[in-house]
Amino acid sequence: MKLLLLISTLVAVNGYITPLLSVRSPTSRSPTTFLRSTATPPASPTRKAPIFDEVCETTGVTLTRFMIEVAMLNPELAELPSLFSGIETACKAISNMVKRSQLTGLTGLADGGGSINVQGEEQKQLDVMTNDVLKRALRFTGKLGVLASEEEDTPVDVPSRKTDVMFDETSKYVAVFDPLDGSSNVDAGIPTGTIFGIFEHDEECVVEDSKDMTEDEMKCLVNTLKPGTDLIASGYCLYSSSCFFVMTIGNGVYGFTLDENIGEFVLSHPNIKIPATSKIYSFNEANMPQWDPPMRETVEKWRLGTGRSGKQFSSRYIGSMVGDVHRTLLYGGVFGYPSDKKNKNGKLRLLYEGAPMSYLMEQAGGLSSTGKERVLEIVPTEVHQRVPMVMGSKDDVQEVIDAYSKA
Ligand code: FBP
Repeated sequence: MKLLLLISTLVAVNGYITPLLSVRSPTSRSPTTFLRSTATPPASPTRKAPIFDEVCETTGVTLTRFMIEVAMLNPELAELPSLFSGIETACKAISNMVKRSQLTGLTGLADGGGSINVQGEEQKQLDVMTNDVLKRALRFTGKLGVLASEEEDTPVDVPSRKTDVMFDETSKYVAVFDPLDGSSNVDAGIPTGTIFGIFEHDEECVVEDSKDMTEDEMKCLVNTLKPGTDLIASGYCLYSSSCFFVMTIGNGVYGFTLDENIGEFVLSHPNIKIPATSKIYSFNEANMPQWDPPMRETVEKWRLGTGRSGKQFSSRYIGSMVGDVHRTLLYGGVFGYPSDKKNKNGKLRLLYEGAPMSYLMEQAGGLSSTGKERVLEIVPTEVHQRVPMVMGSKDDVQEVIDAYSKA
């Protein structure tokens, strides 16, 4: 089995590097052809991907090794491996907490109910605990300036610690995250996940005076409210039949599977590319009658097989974004939470759900749009703002975009 993994890794990785260097020039995706109302997904020619011409038979390519090699090839990312090691440790701990939650009594609502987050949602015990685990793991890396989380009312400034230990605290990054996405499903053992996005931290960011916020608070906010195009890395960890860690640093998408025998995430899905067309859609169809006509009509055509591809689509919906996006990346399809009469901006949050997942989707060759604009280009004005979203196989998402631009 390890030999098989080794060969597939070597083949896949070598296969991948060649196209990156030759194909991914911005001009190859002429915007006029695909996107009428949204800009071209960025190719980031500068980021170099590691080449593994020697892989340990026992461990395979671990996430830790992968990140060390990325940093060696991309000096500007030299501090990213330690931040990723914090995220990796937190995800392993969360995977354990979720898996054992029925046995350890970590099910149900926090404080027996009544613990409401800033979005008015009743917090689960696991929402609060996974948020703490991730916050601490990130802070201990010494690489974090600010963090924003679904479970935190406002962005949190991560003060550098006054330690006498020579500790290279640089607070170089900003982390945004949803510690346990799909937590409404967790007590039923349905897949859930952690979503994260990493931005550069700008110590010198200029802030306006604000009567009800301190300068530091304003700096935190300004450092957090960035468009997805500013992301330098994003990813998710899926807690399901296996525990998957899927990430991008702007040069394609890599999937790792947790090998519990060695406690390491091992490269199992190098260079994930989403199929350009599909026949799977993934929405909460109960909201369909309230959707915008272009969205509703396109999905109706997919149901009947009268859409652009002429294929009759099937429906798959877990109700946990990480699970639905993971399947969509691997099998193709269209996932989303469009706007509707009830939720003008849909349900999903732009900063720590929409943007990180859209970066992954575009880096895998897919598209992510509100129907009218590219999700990655939206500049957030609030930390918890919501955004309508349709993402997935590019020809199918383009069909939705064209329906909106015709409307
Ligand atoms: P949180 O659980 O992090 O609040 O995420 C929202 C979410 O559960 C997504 O994971 C999922 O895609 C969506 O809401 C499901 O919403 P609905 O139950 O309305 O279909």
